[in-house]
Amino acid sequence: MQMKLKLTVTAAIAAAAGVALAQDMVVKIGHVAPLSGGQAHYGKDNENGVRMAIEDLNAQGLTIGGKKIKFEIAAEDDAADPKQGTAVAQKLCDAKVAGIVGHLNSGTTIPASKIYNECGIPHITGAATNPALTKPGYKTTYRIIANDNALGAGVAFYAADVLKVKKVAVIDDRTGYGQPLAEVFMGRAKEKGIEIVDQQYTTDKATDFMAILTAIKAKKPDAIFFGGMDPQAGAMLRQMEQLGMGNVKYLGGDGICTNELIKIAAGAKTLDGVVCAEGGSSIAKMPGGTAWKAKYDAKYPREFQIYSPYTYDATFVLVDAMKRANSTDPKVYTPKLIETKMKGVTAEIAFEPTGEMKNPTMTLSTYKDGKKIPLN
Ligand code: ABU
Repeated sequence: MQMKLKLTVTAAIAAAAGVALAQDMVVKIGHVAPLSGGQAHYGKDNENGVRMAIEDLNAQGLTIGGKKIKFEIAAEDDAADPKQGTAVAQKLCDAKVAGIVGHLNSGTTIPASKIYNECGIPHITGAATNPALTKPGYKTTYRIIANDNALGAGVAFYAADVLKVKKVAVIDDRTGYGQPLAEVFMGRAKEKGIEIVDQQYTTDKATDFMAILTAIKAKKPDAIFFGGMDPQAGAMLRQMEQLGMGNVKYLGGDGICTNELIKIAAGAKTLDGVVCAEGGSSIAKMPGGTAWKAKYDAKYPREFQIYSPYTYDATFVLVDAMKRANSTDPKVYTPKLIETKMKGVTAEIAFEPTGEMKNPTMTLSTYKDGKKIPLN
């Protein structure tokens, strides 16, 4: 009796300290995002979501398949680069992780999804929004937010119906995210009677947009739509201000809808003209958003960007399927993912047969007085 009590106390201390006991089985959850380069702030936020989920799951002291489980993160950096993305995907396959949360960029997630399918390990992205991701029909690919068909349309309808935009110029960064998003936006904008007065291209490394913005200014658009990420968007907002384009609205998808945009725009008044769309509800409207965000901010002050609630939920979705299968073996638990019905922090989570989120919501936001403000 005294021996049993001693063991229980030891287990409790070990769980609190986050260390594995000899009889625990360590189960690795992979996470991939850019942790270096201009998009590292998104990647850090996403990784924080997974780390927080793993801590919360380990605190539950789960037993799966008769073994006490201790989850650990296998965190990888793909630097938002498709080649590095496939290299780390193969590394995670070789390491036989139980499941993967990621990647962050559509340009890395799409080629990585083929590798995960081949090695039979499921991955859930909480950030990559190119609709093409789920087109191959891999049973190992899931997305836990709305895709760009919804986001591009949402911005186009808002521009036409609320902002009364008649003429728009479109810029995209030629990535696996920016280019298709711009195409979706243009298709829906044209249906709503908006004229595309100019189309310009950049890259996800560019910092100087003076030439393309000057060309666009001459076409006198009511708005610019940008398919790309916040490092470029923030610099464009500053340069639009320098060019006296303060009356031009600035539209985009979830890639620009971050807290970092405020920092990069560095006080440019053009920030107030931003309208961006993200897949999912605002924190205040998520079922568990407010309490979750308070906990996140206490743990990771000033690191919140956009996707971490989704990477948190994605980690729980993987483990929920493991629990229902009573196995952490991807071959055994992957078929359970499609049957997911889980109340997450972000939403009631269930999937379409394609691996897309069922009934995803969308939030439009703007910025006012240096703060991101949801419009719906
Ligand atoms: N969804 C915007 C950022 C990630 C991506 O789809 O590339």
